[in-house]
Amino acid sequence: MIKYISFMNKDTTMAASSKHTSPDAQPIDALIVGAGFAGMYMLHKLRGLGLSAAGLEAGRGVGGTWYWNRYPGARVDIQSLEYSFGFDEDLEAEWRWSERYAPQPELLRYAEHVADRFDLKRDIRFNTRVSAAHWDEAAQVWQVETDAGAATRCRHLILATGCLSIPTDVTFPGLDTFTGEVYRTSRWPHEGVDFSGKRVGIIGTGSSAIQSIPIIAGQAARLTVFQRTPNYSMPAHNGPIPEADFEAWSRDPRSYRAASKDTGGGFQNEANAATLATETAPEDIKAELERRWAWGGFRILGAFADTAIDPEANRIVQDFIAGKIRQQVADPAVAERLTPKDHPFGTKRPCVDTGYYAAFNRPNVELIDLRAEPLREFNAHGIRTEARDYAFDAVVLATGFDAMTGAIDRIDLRGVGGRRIKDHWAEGPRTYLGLMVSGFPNMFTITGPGSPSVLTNMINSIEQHVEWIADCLVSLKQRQQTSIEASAEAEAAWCQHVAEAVAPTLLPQANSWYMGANVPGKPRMFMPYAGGLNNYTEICRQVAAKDYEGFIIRQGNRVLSDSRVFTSQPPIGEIPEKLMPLIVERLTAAGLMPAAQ
Ligand code: NA7
Repeated sequence: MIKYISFMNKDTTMAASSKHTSPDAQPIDALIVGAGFAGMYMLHKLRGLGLSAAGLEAGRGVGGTWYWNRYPGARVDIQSLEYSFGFDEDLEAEWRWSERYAPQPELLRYAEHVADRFDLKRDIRFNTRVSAAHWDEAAQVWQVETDAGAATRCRHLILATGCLSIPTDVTFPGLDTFTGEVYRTSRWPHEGVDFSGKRVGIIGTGSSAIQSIPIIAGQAARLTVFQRTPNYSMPAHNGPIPEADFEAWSRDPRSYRAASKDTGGGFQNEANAATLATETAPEDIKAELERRWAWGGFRILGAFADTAIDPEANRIVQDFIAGKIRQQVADPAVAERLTPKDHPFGTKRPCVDTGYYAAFNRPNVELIDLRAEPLREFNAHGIRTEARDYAFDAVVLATGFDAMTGAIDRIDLRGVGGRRIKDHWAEGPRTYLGLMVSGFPNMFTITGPGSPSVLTNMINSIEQHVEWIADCLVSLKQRQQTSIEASAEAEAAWCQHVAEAVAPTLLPQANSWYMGANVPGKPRMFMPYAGGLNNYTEICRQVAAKDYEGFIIRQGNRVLSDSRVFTSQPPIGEIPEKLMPLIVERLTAAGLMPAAQ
């Protein structure tokens, strides 16, 4: 017999929850899966609106990404002043970040602080992974089950499960015969790891590896880095937040945050929408790129309007970064191996580092190119490649995530008529606005596939989603509407718009996790919405203002509103004339624009 979860905690605000112990009980308004930043704000927001809400979280604490990714050197790659909540002025005023890019322990402390400040934990059930959620059409509720065999029912199911929360299943032949220690960056032991005096191997050179390599190199007797594909990395120039910057920000954080949200990436980047690298004099290009490199982080991404579209313009930035790698790495052969060649700059999420390239100048660090000597297997002592045996005391797997869909499609999610999400997404994730899925009424995704999410400052995307979902639930409740569902037609139109947003760019050219390319068998489809957070926010606003255009709204079995269209349009900014032929060519090649006669 299934045990029904009671969310009855001390002083619970959930009026319905105390009765919520049997299938006959009143379901809560919303069940939120995940207690990272998205889940925490969603819970706080719904409570404040008088809705009954509760959370389930697989970890033992709040923080999501910052709870799990405790590897050495883990830190945020967007400046902390922007990568923090803006929804509460008191919260904002009482928290002072220690560094431009906060490290993981500080981010986790912040998450804990938010949870305590708003007394969130009393309505979150920790150590609880959702295993299944089935839509009960007759009752218009979700029946949710956990891996502990417990169940609960809710009117709305909100998946705040994170974009990078499930590690890929990467394994290697013989890994279980290795007698040393094995760590995954995304499942790092809470007590930390001391690599002093140890021979350590690390597989992967994505962001997690790039952040941890300099720290591990400083501890270990030897560090061997196994690289399959080099990535672009820019210096963080991390340190205390300059007093002048902090003062400028604290004079008017509202305007600062509003300006951040009104950008494509959800953070301030001095994005240049007009100047083309291909029409700029070489000395001016160099000066601009140097200035942005000196500033650090992602600022270089915004240098020119054509970098993301025109291969020639992209090559200019690639060459600049290759020069920077050569400047930092003493051995030219190692610098060459560390230089990306297989993908344009920015088509995989670039990394932001502190001392990554310099780590390869240390006598105890070695770089192995797995394209030249493929990894054959693990054995008891370490790793055997096609060329050599390497003995290790410990190996770190920094091999990435089943991004964007991994956490969702691992849940046995079934919508109308028992349709499984896995089947609905067999050819890639399909959503309307990255918020809802047709055939899955009352199920929302926060920063889901089809939303700007991982292409943006996640916190600003989270705030936008949470506030949109909250408004939607309030509107339903006020009108006594029991369900909302994306129409198949609007979903198809949105998918087409997501494809149109990315097709003109170079983004689909990389084998990135944005494309699902890092997981064998995963359908290739560019998953995030590349049209920009500002445009996306405006689209979502229009959709709601048009009485939830594209959605079917019901009261019980009665259809109250049945909208099958998606007519909202992003405000189209100026596109430099020179880029138009390339854009038209790519849209035509992708079948998104009829060929000219
Ligand atoms: P990433 O960026 O997906 O990096 C994973 C790395 O692991 C990457 O270098 C992969 O090489 C490598 N990898 C994966 N599987 C293998 C196998 N089988 N053999 C060798 N190397 C392998 O994950 P991260 O955790 O570093 O970062 C994820 C995001 O978190 C990041 O973008 C930031 O937004 C924060 P490949 O490129 O596939 O050749």
